[in-house]
Amino acid sequence: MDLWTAASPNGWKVSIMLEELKEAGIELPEVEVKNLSLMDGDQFCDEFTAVNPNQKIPGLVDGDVRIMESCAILQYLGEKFPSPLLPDGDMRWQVVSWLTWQAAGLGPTLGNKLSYTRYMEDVPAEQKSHPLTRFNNEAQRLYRVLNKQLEGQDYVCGDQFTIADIAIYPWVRAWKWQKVDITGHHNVMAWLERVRARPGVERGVKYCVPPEEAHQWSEERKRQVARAGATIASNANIQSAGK
Ligand SMILES: N[C@@H](CCC(=O)N[C@@H](CS)C(=O)NCC(=O)O)C(=O)O
Repeated sequence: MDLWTAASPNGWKVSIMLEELKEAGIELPEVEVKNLSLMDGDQFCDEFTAVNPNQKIPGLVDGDVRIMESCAILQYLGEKFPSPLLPDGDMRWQVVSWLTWQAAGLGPTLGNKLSYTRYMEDVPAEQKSHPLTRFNNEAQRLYRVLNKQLEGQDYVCGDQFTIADIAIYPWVRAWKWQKVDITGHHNVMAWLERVRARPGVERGVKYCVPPEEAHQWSEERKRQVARAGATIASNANIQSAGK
């Protein structure tokens, strides 16, 4: 299998899935990880466009099968390698529902919130006040929904960790970066720690940084952190919130 990816939330979903499958005792075929540099526009190259005409990571090639969209890839891997990560029967529809909730709601909303908050800092406030308010309110609403869903259970679809958790986690772990204060959502905060502590998850989020690219990655990360530091410092509430 070839996995086309990058160190970003939608990419981490798939690498977490591969590591969690190993944790579930599945013997996977060899996976070649093809790291793209999104900053350099690698996602627009012909070879990747043939895998994913939408030109966004991740993409997976398994023999003649080419799959785009991170949640479709999670479902594909879940079906190809049966495990509790994609349960059978009625529970499967619970999992697919929350998977789709992430793909259609949480991901796009947090992506937009992030974009207006972080990547358009030079745009005057009056020009972005409508989208900022809209995506901030919707982000808060979705976090409330998630908090309610997690009441009295360890994971999104009950007491079993599934691909629904895998899809949601890489976005929620970046709540400080999104500048959405979720510290009042105690179920979400506890779930974050629970998921973060899983060895497969811990390995999965480190996946996309092969040693030969580590230098380039760390230089870019340093620039991102420098930019974020300046902004985070102006928001004591978020800054003091525990990760
Ligand atoms: N709905 C898609 C979203 C994929 C996506 O937005 N990927 C981002 C990285 S997280 C990307 O490739 N961005 C590069 C670009 O927009 O040019 C999925 O879940 O796979």
